[in-house]
Amino acid sequence: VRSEERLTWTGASTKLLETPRPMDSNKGMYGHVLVVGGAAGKPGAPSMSSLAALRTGAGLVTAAVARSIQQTVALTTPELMTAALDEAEGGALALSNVSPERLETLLKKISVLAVGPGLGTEGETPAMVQRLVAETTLPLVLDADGLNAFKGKAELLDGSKRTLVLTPHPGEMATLLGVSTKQVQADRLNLARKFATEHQLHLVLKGWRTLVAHPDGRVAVNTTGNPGMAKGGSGDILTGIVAAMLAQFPHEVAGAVEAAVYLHGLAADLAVQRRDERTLLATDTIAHLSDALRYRVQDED
Ligand code: NPW
Ligand code: AMP
Ligand code: MG
Repeated sequence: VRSEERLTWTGASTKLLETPRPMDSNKGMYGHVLVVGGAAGKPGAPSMSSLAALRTGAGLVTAAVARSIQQTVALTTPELMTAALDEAEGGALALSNVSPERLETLLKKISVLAVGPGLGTEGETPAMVQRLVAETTLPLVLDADGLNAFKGKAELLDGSKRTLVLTPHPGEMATLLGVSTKQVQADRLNLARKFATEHQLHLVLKGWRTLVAHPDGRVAVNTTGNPGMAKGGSGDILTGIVAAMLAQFPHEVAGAVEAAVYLHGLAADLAVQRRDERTLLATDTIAHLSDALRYRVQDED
């Protein structure tokens, strides 16, 4: 099969974004996202991921962050619940004294894990991430330092028995592959497809014209997004949007991921309409999720 024949665009999945809520909805129908991230000094990343997940429709969101920033994160959004991760010297985060059984109990009510925003890579933190990935079968979104935890260990990433979505920017993809960012950018389509099929996971290779590669070799190209998004925080909110879509559509994973990527870019496009794109903040994009969800595509192909 020639690669072009298996390309589509993320807008093809926007129908999911139009799914109405039944009148007798309750929050249990829309999943509970657990964001694991936020080392000392990076409360913004998990806060923005969490707020984006709430704004995309997740029923409940909890952020597990370093104990020292737990209150800071909690105060960003009253609707958000928080949990504390123990901090070792040097800032490494741990699930110390948590047995596999206890971990299972702790995660019983969680429907999607989103691991990485602002998490850091100090000390034992990568080992904690590897353990979370190995000892759970929950749908999982890995971003940022959640991905960096697999530097040199990409073989541990396996989506054949669970829903696994990776959202690397080109720098993180390069780290995973052990190549340079330039090499990633020179061959985005083939690298993304190869990684997704070999590891049986969904890979969102970010950047202008983000690619969404699926385990079966299909790849979608995103048509939304703008250079205003080239600013800290943009990727952190995508993590929350993807997790919330998986929480709501656990049986339509490919479509949910594509729709999330499309929605993220569309919200940013609507957010820059009446402002200079240099001023765009990730929180402005979150504030435009509502407009993006109500936007209807008209003859865009
Ligand atoms: P270069 O410079 O070209 O070699 P890092 P990070 C490359 C958290 N954050 N095209 C590029 O590399 C995150 O969640 C917290 C080409 C770039 O310099 C993480 O946990 C915030 N290259 C942690 O900080 C807000 C591209 O990658 C380098 C590219 C570190 O994450 C900020 C950057 O990667 C941040 O989100 C592209 N399209 N995109 C908070 N408020 O708490 C990226 N690159 O060094 O891994 O740093 O992404 O900022
Ligand atoms: P991160 O580097 O993790 O903060 O992620 C940046 C986010 O912003 C990704 O979703 C990128 O696709 C998006 N983004 C950054 N620059 C651009 C651009 N020039 N055009 C479209 N999207 C962009
Ligand atoms: Mg990022």
